[in-house]
Amino acid sequence: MGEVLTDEVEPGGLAPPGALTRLGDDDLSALLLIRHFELKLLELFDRGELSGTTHTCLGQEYVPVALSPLLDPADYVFSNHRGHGHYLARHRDPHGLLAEIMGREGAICAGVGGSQHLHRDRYLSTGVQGESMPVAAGVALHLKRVEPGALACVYIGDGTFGEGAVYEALNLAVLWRLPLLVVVENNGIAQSTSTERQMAGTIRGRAEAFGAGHHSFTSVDVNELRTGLAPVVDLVRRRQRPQIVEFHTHRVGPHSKGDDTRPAHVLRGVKANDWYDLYAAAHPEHFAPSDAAQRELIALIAHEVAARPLSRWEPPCA
Ligand SMILES: Cc1ncc(C[n+]2csc(CCOP(=O)(O)OP(=O)(O)O)c2C)c(N)n1
Ligand SMILES: [Mg+2]
Repeated sequence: MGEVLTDEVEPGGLAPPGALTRLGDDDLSALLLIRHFELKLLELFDRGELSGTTHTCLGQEYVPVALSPLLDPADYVFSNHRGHGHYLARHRDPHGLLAEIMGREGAICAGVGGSQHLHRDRYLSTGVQGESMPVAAGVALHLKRVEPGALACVYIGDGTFGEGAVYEALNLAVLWRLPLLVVVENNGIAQSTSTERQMAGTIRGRAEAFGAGHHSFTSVDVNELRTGLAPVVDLVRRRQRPQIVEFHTHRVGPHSKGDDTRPAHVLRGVKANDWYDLYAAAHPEHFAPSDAAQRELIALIAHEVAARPLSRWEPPCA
């Protein structure tokens, strides 16, 4: 088994509710931009103004916001079906993303990718669970050879951690010392199946079986998380040691649009851990104006994008 480099960095701590530290303005506006973007999507679906599907990251916005400033433009980010927050934290482009989802001019991928299949610069997402791990490992191999110092970051969920391709990728990533950062957003559920009903053992145990580093984060405090994540990212980037960072997080919204199967008491527990309410309670004077500004901004963007002509896609070989 390879050398496990888990203990070289401090794991993230648990922030008791109400104890969230004051955020920088940019982090708070990023969090709220994502929150209001996602709420607007659900509203647009309810009004019949969107078709297809979507999976919002409500409750999980803080994960990419904490991580993004630690990533460089040369790093690749591989996202999944629940990827709007990942994209917005990296590119801050609500116009392009909404246009993509609505199939309007200015769409990131001419409206053919929709909510789940995006490609912009070194950011890619897929709705096929587990697909991105081998691709990210392959890109990490390329980066190691051609652009040392850059890394591949891949976001996956707890349910997706059951896909076989994840383990083939992990095996080679550790064996070949690839600069691969695996971000597991463990929200305790996969569609309608709780993690405890589908996962034997733990993500930590599985990481250790391959000799990959594992770090567990339970906080929803962006400042605290970033401090904990920085040395992990550095370990991947500078020493080419694959690391798994597991966020114990909460899906505040439904799996997709109206399909939340969790009982009321579970939902109450989930809501009690929502960073949005915790931050509003801890720093009301900071929260309120930014919340209003981002809500208003997203409303304006939705209005403006909906009025655009439909996007057009030209096949490359036409
Ligand atoms: C290969 C594959 N199988 C099944 C699905 C259908 N599907 C979409 S999301 C999802 C659950 C994913 O759960 P998890 O990885 O925990 O992510 P979460 O939705 O909780 O963020 C499933 C089964 C899929 N998109 N791809
Ligand atoms: Mg999940």
